Amino acid sequence: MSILLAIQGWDSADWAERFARLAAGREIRVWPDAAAPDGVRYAVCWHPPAGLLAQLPDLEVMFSLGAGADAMLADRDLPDVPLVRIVDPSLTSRMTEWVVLQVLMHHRLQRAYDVQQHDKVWKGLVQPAADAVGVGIMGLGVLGTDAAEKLNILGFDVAGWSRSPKQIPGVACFHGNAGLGPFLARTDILVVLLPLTPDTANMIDYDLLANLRRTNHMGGAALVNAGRGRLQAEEDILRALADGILAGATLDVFHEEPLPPDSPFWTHPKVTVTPHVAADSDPDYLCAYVLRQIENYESGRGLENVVDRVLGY
Ligand code: NDP
Ligand code: OXD
Repeated sequence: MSILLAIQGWDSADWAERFARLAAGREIRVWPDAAAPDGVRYAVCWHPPAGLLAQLPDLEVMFSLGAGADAMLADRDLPDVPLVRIVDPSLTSRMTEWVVLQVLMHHRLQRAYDVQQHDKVWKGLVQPAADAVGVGIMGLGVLGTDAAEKLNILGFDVAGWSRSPKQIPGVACFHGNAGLGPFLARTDILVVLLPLTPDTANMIDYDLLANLRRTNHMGGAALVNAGRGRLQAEEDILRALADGILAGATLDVFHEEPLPPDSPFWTHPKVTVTPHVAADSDPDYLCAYVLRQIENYESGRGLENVVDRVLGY
């Protein structure tokens, strides 16, 4: 019984080498070169081609090599076997590093100082303390909770929004449709760590951004999105930047990735672009996580972090 790697957009040869090294004694097949369907018990995937997994008669468990499983769930023929996503401390801490970096960059007006440096201007700008700044995190799951806790330690006035109620010490928790308005109204810097589902697609639109608080030292709200590109209405972000609703944005994820060369985000003076690397983790850890789950499954201890196919995350 073998493990099939079905990976697009990342270097599958690297992953094959890694699995061969860490999964001693297991047969590793790599799509499309060595993908005979019989005998594949586990599929480890990143953006696998639609329909591929349905052709594996012996498949028992599918793994997403990312924390988000939306690309796999988009496959209409996805087999009815458990789909496990990545939850790993190394990925979580990398995401939190990135979120803290971006929140501080907006709060400490770093882009304005970059312009001043370019123009050789020596001038301090008005800078309130962190506790005067509302940071709101959409998505209080594994990643959102860790980021909220670390931003709380830095002294920000942190809030979070989720589907179901939460309690996180030091974090004002809101949930559901009723909680969204009050959450946005106290948020100067909006951090998006939601999964992409039918309920969340395109929800970061002009109307939502217009409800953020913008009476702050940044001269508008700031948007930080590391969830998924299709959570955001990209034209609306540009409009909100032009109108001054947004003073700045940091985007790690986009509708189309890689971001096309003609995207206005590349050169926008108020936008910071990173290439879907917010939680760039050590791939050996992710591989070890998958192998640990397979061992647990085979020894009857069960799988963790199985995606809820109804909720879509
Ligand atoms: P989790 O599943 O742990 O958390 C998801 C959170 O979103 C939960 O709090 C959930 O609410 C909330 N949520 C889901 N649907 C809704 C909704 N309709 N309304 C309000 N809240 C909702 O996911 P993770 O924290 O592990 O990851 C989040 C996302 O981050 C991933 O799905 C992926 O898209 C993205 N990601 C991006 C990376 C990058 O490099 N840019 C890297 C890793 C992940 P509740 O708690 O009530 O269920
Ligand atoms: C993701 C990841 O889901 O990189 O984007 O884990």
